[in-house]
Parts: sequence; C-alpha cells; structure tokens
Amino acid sequence: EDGYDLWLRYHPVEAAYAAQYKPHATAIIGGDTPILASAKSELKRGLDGLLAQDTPIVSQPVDGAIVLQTGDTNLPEDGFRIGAKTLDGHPVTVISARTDQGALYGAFRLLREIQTRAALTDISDAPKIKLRVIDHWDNLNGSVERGYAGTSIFDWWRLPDLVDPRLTDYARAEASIGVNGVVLNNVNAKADSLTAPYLQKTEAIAKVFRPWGIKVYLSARWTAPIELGGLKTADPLDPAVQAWWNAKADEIYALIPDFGGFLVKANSEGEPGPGDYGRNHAQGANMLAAALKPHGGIVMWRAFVYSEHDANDRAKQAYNEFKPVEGQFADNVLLQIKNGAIDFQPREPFHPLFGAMPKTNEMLEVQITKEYLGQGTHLVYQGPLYEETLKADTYAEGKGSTVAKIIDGALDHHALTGMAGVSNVGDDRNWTGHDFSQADWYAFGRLAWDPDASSRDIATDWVKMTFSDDPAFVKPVVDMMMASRETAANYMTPLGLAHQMATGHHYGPGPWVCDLARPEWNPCYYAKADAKGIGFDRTKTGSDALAQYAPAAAKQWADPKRMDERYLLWFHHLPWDYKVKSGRTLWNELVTDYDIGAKQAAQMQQTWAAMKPYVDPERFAAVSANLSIQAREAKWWRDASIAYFQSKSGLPLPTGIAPPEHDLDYYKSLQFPYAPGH
Ligand code: BDP
Repeated sequence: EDGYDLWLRYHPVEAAYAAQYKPHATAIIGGDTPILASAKSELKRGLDGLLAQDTPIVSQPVDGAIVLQTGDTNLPEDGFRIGAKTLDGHPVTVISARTDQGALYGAFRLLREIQTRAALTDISDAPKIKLRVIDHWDNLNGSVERGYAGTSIFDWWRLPDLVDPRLTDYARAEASIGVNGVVLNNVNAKADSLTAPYLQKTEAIAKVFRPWGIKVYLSARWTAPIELGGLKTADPLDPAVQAWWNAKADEIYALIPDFGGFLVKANSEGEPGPGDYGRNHAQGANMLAAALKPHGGIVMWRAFVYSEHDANDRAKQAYNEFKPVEGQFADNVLLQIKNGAIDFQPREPFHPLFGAMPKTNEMLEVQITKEYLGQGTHLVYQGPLYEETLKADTYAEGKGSTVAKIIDGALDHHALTGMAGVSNVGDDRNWTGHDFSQADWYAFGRLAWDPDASSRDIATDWVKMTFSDDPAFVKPVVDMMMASRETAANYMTPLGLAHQMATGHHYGPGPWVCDLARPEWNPCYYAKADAKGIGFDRTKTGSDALAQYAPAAAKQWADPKRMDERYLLWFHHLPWDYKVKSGRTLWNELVTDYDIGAKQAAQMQQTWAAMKPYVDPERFAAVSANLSIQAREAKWWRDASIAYFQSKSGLPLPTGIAPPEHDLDYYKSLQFPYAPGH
C-alpha cells in the first residue's frame, strides 16, 4: 500500500460487520445532477469495497436501499440527516439534505460510519462554518512554497489540455472532509494567474472540482493592473484601477460562474498592497470586494502583516494595523488571521485580533503543512494545536468567547464565516510525504466543519480509516499522535520560546542567528537570551503586547507564577535562576524539557515498532524511516539548543542530563542549501 487512497481506503470490513451493514446497503438511489452523481459514485465505490459486493445503482426503491433525497428545506444549507424510513413499502436508509452538496456530505458520512465500524443510527449534521478552504502555496512553475511532499498537483504547464485524473481523487478527498473551496496559487502571487491563458487553466480545474462541491479561488497580485493592464498605479481609490478589476472579475465569471473570489497577501514580506499608495487595508480589500460583489464573490484579506518600518514587537503589528479599520470592511470581505501573532510556531497564544474586531468577518488560517514543525519528516499531529486555538477563550464578550465561536459567527452573528488551512499536498504518491501528515489535512477539514470537535476523536477516526480498526493498534497510535505536538514543542521551542529555526528554509535549529537585516527575522530577537536570563517581555515593562488582549484573557498570562508555563517565555523575560512550578530553576527546566522532547521522539520509534503486525510493510517502513529521522533531528534540536543557551547562561547542566554531542561551533557550521520547500 502506498497511501494514495488516504482515509478513503474502503478495504473490506470484517465478516461480522459486513453481515450487519449489508442488509442496509443493497442498492443506491439518487438524482442525476453532477453532485448527486458524485455522491452515488462514491457510495458505490465505498460500499463495493467495504462490503465486498457489487452495489447496484437503481431508480426504484428496493429493501435496504440507500436513497439520496434533496430539497428538504427543514435542514440547514449543506447539512444532512441519515435515517431509516419506509419508501413505497420498502425499508430504506434515506440521506436527506436541502442541497446536493448536503447529500454528498451525507454519503461520505455514511461511508465513514461503516469505515469506523459504527452502529448505523440516525445522524444529523451540518457544517458550522461556511467557507472551508484549502490554501495552496503552489507556484506556477510547479514548486510549492513550504511544501514537503513533492511538486504541485496542478500541472499549470500542460493545463487546460491535460487534466490529471488525480485531480478528481483530490476533489473527492477534499469533499469527504467537507472542504468547499480551494485557492490554487501561492499568496506570494504572480499576476500571470490572472491572464486569459491561465484563467483557462483555472477553469479546467474548476470543472473537475464543481461536481464535488468545491469552488476555486485565486490569490490576487495587488499590482496586476500595472503588470497586466499597463496602468500607472494600483491605487485602490483610482477609478481606472477599480475599472480594471471590475473588468477582470467579469472576465473570470464569464468563464467560471461559481468562482469563489480572491485571497490577498498585501503589504507583507515585500508583497505590494494598498499601503504603497497611502491607503489602508480596508480600502484595498473593499476595492476588490466591489469588483467581485455583483458575481457573489468574496475576498479573503490576510492579516499576516509586519513591516520593516515598524519597530514594535512583531507580535503587535497586525493588531495595530487592523484594529483602527474595524467596521470599515465590506460585507463580502473576510479578514484571514493566522492562529498566532507570529507565524505557525509549535505553540503560540491565540492571535489578539480574534475578538478584537466584532464588526469584521474574521476567519482563521492554520498551517496544515509543517514549516516550523519538522516539515516533511516529523510526526507531529496538528489536531491538538488547531483545537487549542479554537477552544482558546478571547473573553472578547465575556467568558466563553472562544475563537471557535468567533469564526463560526455565533458570537457576533456573522453569516459569512471561514477557516483556511495551508495545504500540505504535493504530487508524492501518498499526497503528503509523511503518511501521518495526512492526518493534519483530515483534521483540518473536520474542524472547519465542526470547530468544537475533539482532535482525539478525529485522530481515532483517521487511524481506523487509514490503517486499521484493531484496538491494539488504534489506542497506542492515537496516544502517540496526541502527544506528538507537545513532544515537538519540547525539543524545538519549550516553555513558550518561538522562532528558533534556522534562516530561510526554517529547517533545524538556529537560535544563534542574530545578524539578519530585519531584527524580527532573527531567532535571537525572540529568545532574548543573555547571561542573566531568557524570554520576551510582553508585559507592561516590555512591549505590552498583553494589552492587546481582553483584560480577562491577558490576566491568565500576566503573572509568571500563576500561568500555564507552556507560554512562559512568550510573555516574560526571566532570570535563569527563576523558580518554575516544578521547583526547578528556569535553566534546569529548559534543559530538562529539551531532553524530554528528544527522549519522547525516540520513544515514538518503539511505539511504532510494536505496530508492525497491524500495518502493511510499505507504510510501516516509510513511517519507521521518518521516525528515525525525527529521533535524530530531535536530538540535534536538543543538543544545538542546549549548547547555544549554555553559551549564554554559563550554567552547568542539571544532574543526569547528557551534554550535547558536539560543541556549539559544530551546530553553527551545518548548512542546508537544498532543504525543500524554501
Ligand atoms: C511564512 C512563510 C512564508 C509565507 C508566509 C505567509 O515562511 O513562506 O509566504 O508565511 O504566510 O510562514 O505569507
């Protein structure tokens, strides 16, 4: 097995289960719209495989049929209900929905129930978030920014003539987890994506995705009117600029009537934007929104901005730029905010913009790929990271104002809601490089559907669907997955440290880096380690980033003695001899955490080794190989970090802790010019 089938593996269930399900899966009935045809074909594929039968698609009810019914206006949009009914005297299972898409989701849900050996009972479900979007950072030359699973699945060169059948499997996978939007190109966008030939290519992809309920979106390059239209400016208040975008939107919608809209990275990391013309983000976003509005399109405007002209703590900059334009965004704009204020670190407190702009449609952006989390080789299940953000209480409107409630619109009554994940998919046979990275993709979809879901339950389903439902396999593997993020935080950035990764590729440790042009690009900027202590003071005595949070949220991190120490050095600069809750000094605790992280990573190899009887040899070997890379690299992280911080603290290692294998100069000398995903 090569992992290509993902969680849609559909291998036969055990005989006892087959006997239980078969009487309720004798035939498939449903309409012939493109989406219902997808639902029927997926049901057939799934039931044929899971129940080892040839399931007929019929037009009249028979005993035990599965019937897709749409038009049920009692159900929420894209929701469904699965239940037993009698139709023309025949006992059947009906998947009823308001929309075709709801029926498609119901079909996938029914298959999931069988895949996870659930008892077939009545189920009602509906997505809580409207836009469930995957962002591809795929470039037109086929490379993938921060991609660790091969090159892009979009073959822009040969499109639209050659449409890889793999794209249908991709769309099936996305639809199976409820994803209904895909941004095809990198946020660091090229204007070329908006030219007529490339729009033809996009249209070819849209055609494949449409029957699976997925809309395509494009990242828009701010200066496209200059680069493509020959205008002198991209000032959003210039009528010629607005006219150019209006015409571009008309052109796109003429080709792709259900085009989703634009994703925009503006005035960030060198990308152009309205700020270049003295305009703010709302003025920029609204200009594009106006062009899309007549067609029903939307703008996802990213809040990931920090500027070389701003000497402030980087963690404060996005809030400072966006909070003043609260209330000014058009209603078809969403502000797309990363989970934390810096950048997809192993652990960050939730972004202070969540809850700070109740009049704005706020959507969450998480990373599915693992730029700062071991990239293509480490097993780090991100479900708990997503869950931690979603459950975080912003206290914006009192206790219980969780990020989940903000992005699902419940708190401030927004109808336009969204969650985006930066894709980890490439053209590797198993899509995601590491077999376990499929779980991050899966968990993203499930949490975008239901932001209150449990990452452990999701991991359990994923393990059963992807590998085996044998309890002797499921329990230890799920436990290993659930602990893996904490393990990585320990060996990379314990106690709330952040951004200690090496420059550019962000592969491996680089805590000593301190000479880059912009201060906030340097790991030393984040750790601020010296002979006396370590940590970033974000309290009143420091940058006071804490003040950007609602007082009740800020309170939980204000006192180093009373806080969750996993955020300690994010908010506080403390002396090395500071006593943490364990009774150890900060220095000893830091070293101990690195040591624990490396040991936990090594332990994962033992856990997996014991799983050999339950896994096919191909995937067993691939995961084993990656786990050994991870164990080695976790030790590298541990050793390099301890060596560096010891060069600052000058303190001895706690008893029982082995010294780093090499000296600091050795770790500093390592170079990785060919690290992937750069
Ligand atoms: C950072 C990446 C960079 C992205 C940027 C972004 O290092 O490659 O372009 O985020 O989100 O994490 O725009």
